[in-house]
Amino acid sequence: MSQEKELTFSEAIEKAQQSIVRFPLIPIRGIPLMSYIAQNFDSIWAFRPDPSDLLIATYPKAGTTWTQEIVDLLLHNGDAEACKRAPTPVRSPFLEICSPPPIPSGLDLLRKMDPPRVIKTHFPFQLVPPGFWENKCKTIYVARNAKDNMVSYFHFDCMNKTQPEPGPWEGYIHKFMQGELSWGSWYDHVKGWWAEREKRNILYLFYEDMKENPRREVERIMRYLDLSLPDDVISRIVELTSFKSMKENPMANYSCVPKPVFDQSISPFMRKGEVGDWTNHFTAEQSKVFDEDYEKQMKGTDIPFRTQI
Ligand code: PPS
Repeated sequence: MSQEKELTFSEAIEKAQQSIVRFPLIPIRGIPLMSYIAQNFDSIWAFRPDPSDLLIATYPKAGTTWTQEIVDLLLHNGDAEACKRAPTPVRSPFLEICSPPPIPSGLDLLRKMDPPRVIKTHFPFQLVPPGFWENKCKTIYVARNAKDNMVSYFHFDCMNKTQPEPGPWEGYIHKFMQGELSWGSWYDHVKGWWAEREKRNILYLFYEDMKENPRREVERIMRYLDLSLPDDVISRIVELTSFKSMKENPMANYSCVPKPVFDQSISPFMRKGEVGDWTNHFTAEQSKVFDEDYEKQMKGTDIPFRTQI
């Protein structure tokens, strides 16, 4: 009996190329999601994690991949080779992602792994399967200031051929402010997770803090995971997760996703990795309009965002 060879992640994407389009967004409980995700929402909602699983939650482009790499290295005692066993989305599956077959969905990949697993999500708090809270899973949330987050998302939407067309920058700002992008409103996302952080023992981190003092934030994550690694291992992890190292690391820089899906000649996945790049994109007038709207949308919140460090 002939046994079919299992496709690698990259091979599966290559094979599905013809079916890759910029998927329309369909609202689920008011949150616009890529159609494939929306159609599979019931099975995602029913996912039962193991209590030992760790969730890494972010609004898209807030520092997910960086945090996934830090966590993987912490869990492997800073062993760089062990963390090159597979590309990021295979080592640390994306809970809700669903794409045309034969690309494995996040749930497909999770089913094949033994706990403890490190699971990525971009869901706002209310869409996370309740099993995570029933099982008291540890959760790291990473937030990034709205302006840099939006700039990063804009470039990503230009190169990621499964996301809706970003259109011109001016219009994109308005879509962001109105919560019309995939995974919905940045404002509701960061506020929703902030409100739950104490009750759910969520480690709420900021991209800007990670840039300012990566060692401090790596140690913070280490303590949250109840690990204690020697100083030299922590130093190695900080070095291996620098922007430069990750940009050059084929297992972390998303070169696993072929060009018809992620066209990194339009914008690399590891694009700039800076705080304050928004100043190179917003005109003074755009910044004023954005700030006025921000004041309204964030009124009454005390989340300590920084747009410069
Ligand atoms: S995704 O697609 O939502 O999972 O993207 P995500 O990983 O959340 O965000 C991508 C942005 O994070 C930057 N990045 C880093 N910055 C600093 N240091 C390290 N190590 C690092 N790794 C990824 C990446 O460059 C994207 O930001 P921009 O501003 O576009 O460069």
